[in-house]
Amino acid sequence: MGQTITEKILDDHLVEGELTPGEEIGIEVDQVLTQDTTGTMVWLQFEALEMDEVQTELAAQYCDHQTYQFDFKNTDDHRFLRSAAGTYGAYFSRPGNGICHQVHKENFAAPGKTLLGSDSHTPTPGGLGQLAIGAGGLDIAVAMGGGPYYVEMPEVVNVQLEGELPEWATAKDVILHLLGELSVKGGVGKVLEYTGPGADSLTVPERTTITNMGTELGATSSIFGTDEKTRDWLARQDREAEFVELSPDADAEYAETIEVDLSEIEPLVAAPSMPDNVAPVSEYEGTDVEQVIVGSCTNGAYEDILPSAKMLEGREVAKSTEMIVAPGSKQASEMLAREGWTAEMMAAGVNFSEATCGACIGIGHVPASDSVSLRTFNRNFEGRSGIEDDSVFLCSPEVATAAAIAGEIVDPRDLAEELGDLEAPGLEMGTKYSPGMGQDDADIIAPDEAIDDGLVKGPNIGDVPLRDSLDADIGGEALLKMEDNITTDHIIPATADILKFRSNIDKLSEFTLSRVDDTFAERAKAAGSGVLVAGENYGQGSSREHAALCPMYLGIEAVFARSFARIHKANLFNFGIVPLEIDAETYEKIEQGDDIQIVDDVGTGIADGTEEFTVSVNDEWEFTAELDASERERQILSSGGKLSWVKEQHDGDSGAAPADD
Ligand code: MIC
Ligand code: SF4
Repeated sequence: MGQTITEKILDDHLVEGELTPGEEIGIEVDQVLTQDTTGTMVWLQFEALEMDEVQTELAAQYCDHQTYQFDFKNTDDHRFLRSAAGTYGAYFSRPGNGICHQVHKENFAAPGKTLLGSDSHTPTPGGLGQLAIGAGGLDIAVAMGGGPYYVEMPEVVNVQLEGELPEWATAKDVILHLLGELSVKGGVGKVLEYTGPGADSLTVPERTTITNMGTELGATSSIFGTDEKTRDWLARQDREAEFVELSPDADAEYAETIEVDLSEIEPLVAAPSMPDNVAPVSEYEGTDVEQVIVGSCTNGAYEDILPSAKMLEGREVAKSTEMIVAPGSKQASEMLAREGWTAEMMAAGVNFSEATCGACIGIGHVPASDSVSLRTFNRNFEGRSGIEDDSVFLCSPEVATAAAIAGEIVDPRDLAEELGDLEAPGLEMGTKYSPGMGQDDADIIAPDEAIDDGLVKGPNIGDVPLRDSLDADIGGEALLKMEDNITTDHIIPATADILKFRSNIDKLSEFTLSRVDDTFAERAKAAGSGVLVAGENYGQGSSREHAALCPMYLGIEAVFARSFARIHKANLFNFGIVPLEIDAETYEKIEQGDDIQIVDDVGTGIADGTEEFTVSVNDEWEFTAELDASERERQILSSGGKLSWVKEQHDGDSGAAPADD
């Protein structure tokens, strides 16, 4: 039987299991990436695992989320990361050099290779044929040590693209359209594989906008085949030699096919405050806009920003509106600057930011109270912009720029008609400035250029907390009952005041679930232990393992949810918290404050493969909760988490062996 692109790459990298959807497989990881807010834990765990050297073909450490370094804690983190990258043999991308996904795409992403990253948008280079997956930091640390990455074999879904995008419609609108159709849960357990003439018509920057935001669908990954457009893009990056041809076999079988006719796509927005709250721009026309931001890892390439620059040529940003450009990489900034576009945009009233995640997680450019912000980003979860009750719309650079010109939400087609001389900017490919940049980039320190002598830890860099092996009795007070689609931004917010404690779990845990209930951490500490109750898709969003690590630190023993998001569920296993599924009726019946106790001996049940556990509530009624876990995940739970499990496995070992096989 023929294979899909995903199956071909997985087959090439398979070290354990079979490519049967739903079964756990172990794959070899070629490349890893990590960033500043997840990376400190990754390297502390790498150290705790007593690893000497990175074992993957390539590892890259980026400093992108908190590059303004408001606090010495951030700068200390960056210094630690540089020292860790140098000590263990990873590339180091300096703060300000750009967002991991964009910089990795420019410098290292390669078709046919596997990439694992401690950031949920790691699938971005799927747009050039790399199979890239986001994971928790501990999984990255283990993969860097040479261990396989274990994941449930996803279903491969074919997104068959027909036709071509009309003027003013963009790749961003394609992925927003899919979000509107499928919802933020629609991709869970799936890889979306884009094929068809419509896919062929898209350039690599357009494809990577789509694969980047496949994460918002909950997908394990998203991927396109490769073609002359991929080769051309790599050539523009001076990396043509890395081109590999990739396409599905003619008789490849997909679990499902979704057809999208690109010629019917129109400019869309995701309205506050969920990426799947999608509507045509026209529905919100006339809404005043105080802030517009173009950039991020979704739309921060040169090819994303250039259309904005062209639209603004000879025009001005409305006096009522502030417009910021936050490029995805310094390379994008440099290309725009060398061609004079930065000056043109500045003259039009645009404020240029350094290449950073920044505003995407509420670090800088926090919107004014009761105001609307239009952003070309990928997430608009409530409060993520840095102010509660925010009103953030997601859209394409074209829609954002039209709003900046008009001072209100407007369909760019209507604006073009009104102005008479505003032409659809289309997409023009850029070429990086000088040959010899790439891996020799001044802002990237290669492993053989390392400048630190050992790890440099500032006072804010704490220890990696461990949990004891699993108890026979699991349960406690339901300390919090939450609704559907709780994000990791709810569990551990990423805003500037909190982000600086990512390397200090004792302090960070004080903010646990503060966005749902700011008394939670205090109550959990006082109780000493307890459980959480949630609706569907619990833990969607980011890969931050802190969203499991901090609840563990506060004594949370189990989470009872209708369903879990993929990366968060893996993180719960990794930190020894039992993720149990409950049905709708049980969810309705449980109340916050209930005393919830698993009746069975959990330690034995987990070890012997029990899938259903009887749970008692207030000693008054009972329900059944399901544990969907592989043999390996059960062992991890029994050991009290992955770090202890890996250590147990390798006790007495030489230390150089892969950690996880
Ligand atoms: C995000 O977009 O939510 C983040 C911030 O990039 C996170 C990573 C983190 O929390 O450090 C992600 O996507 O995984
Ligand atoms: Fe950074 Fe935002 Fe992209 Fe996350 S989604 S990597 S915070 S730009």
